[in-house]
Amino acid sequence: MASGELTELEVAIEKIVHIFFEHAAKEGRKGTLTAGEFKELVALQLPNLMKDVGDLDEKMKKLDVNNDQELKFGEYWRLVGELAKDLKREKVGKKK
Ligand SMILES: [Ca+2]
Repeated sequence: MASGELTELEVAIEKIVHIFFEHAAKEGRKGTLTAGEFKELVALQLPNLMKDVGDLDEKMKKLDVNNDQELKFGEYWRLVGELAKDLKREKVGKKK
């Protein structure tokens, strides 16, 4: 990790990565999220941004592009990207 004080954006990126691995390490393989780990991560870390998602099993199926019943970091990153786009849409109104 680079020395010196991290910027706000750098801290935010580091947190996104840290939170993934913190939850991924709880059960099964250490580098991927099981359905249980995914649900806990959403409950603890994304209760507001994902409150309208509905069925988390369905959501997980959509994110699990290689269909191995676990979420790899890249698949989680897609979710973060989707949520970021939703936030951006709210900020700029209806325009995409
Ligand atoms: Ca795991």
